Amino acid sequence: MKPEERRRVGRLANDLKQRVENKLEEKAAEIRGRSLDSRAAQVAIDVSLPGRRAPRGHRHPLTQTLQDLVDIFRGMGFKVVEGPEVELDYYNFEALNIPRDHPARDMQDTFYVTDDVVLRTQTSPVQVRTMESESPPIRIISPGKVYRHDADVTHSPMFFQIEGLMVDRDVSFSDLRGVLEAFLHEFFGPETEMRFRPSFFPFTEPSAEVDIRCLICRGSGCRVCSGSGWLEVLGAGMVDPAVFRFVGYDPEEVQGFAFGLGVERMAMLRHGIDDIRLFYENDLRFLSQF
Ligand code: 2NL
Repeated sequence: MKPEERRRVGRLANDLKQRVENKLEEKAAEIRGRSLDSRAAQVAIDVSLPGRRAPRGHRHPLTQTLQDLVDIFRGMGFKVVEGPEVELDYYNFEALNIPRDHPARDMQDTFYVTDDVVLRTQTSPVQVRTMESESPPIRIISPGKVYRHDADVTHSPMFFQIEGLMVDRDVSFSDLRGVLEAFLHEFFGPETEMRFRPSFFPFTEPSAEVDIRCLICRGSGCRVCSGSGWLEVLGAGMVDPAVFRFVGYDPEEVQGFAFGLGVERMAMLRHGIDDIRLFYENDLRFLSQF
């Protein structure tokens, strides 16, 4: 083009370019607006819908069982006492009439911290401490964690136990039987049949293991009760005079009964659970069933 022609056409071309860009921007803004509107329509909030509830948890099945057990004994007048989980050998063994050479002292069963300090293997040391600092009448239960070197489907290295102790003048074996029967009827139901079997513990004499009729087969024999029709639920007995002498009580003046039970075992029987490890895995698919 000639120079003067080129200037005119150039201006026209610039105008045209500007108009095309303006149109494009106009259209783009319209499209942006339109998609915002339709997104807004999609996520429209219906303020009349009920709110989404915050998920609510509940107590662990073991805690539920522990509290139910404790409540039953509290209802019978037993006071709850607690004590250390790291315990002197003296309170865990010696004062309970379990001497140095007793098989229960074996490293295979007991976690030793030092020669004289153990992780308690039962909660009886709490009761020994209570007898040391208080005089009869005594009616206590000691719930808490205990530790034994043992692990399979029915044993955990840490588990919960409740022990009970009653000491007074004229406490007899029939008092023990009455208290345990009242307890078992309240926990497992008033139709629950029970029986005492002679047994041995170093800290009670006489000693017994307490069974209830199998909850699964009602006595005809099944896998859970190993065909016997009975389930062991408690160990118990009359406090051995040697234990009273260790705490400074006169066995000629007072008598007492004591018992111990495993909380996991009670929870497993109650809910028909066959693997103790389920309690400690914190799997919500298991826990939320209780
Ligand atoms: C079990 C059941 C038991 C006791 C615990 C006890 C406590 C004191 C004195 C005498 Cl201070 N006894 N506790 C008695 C009988 C049984 O536990 O199966 N234990 C291995």
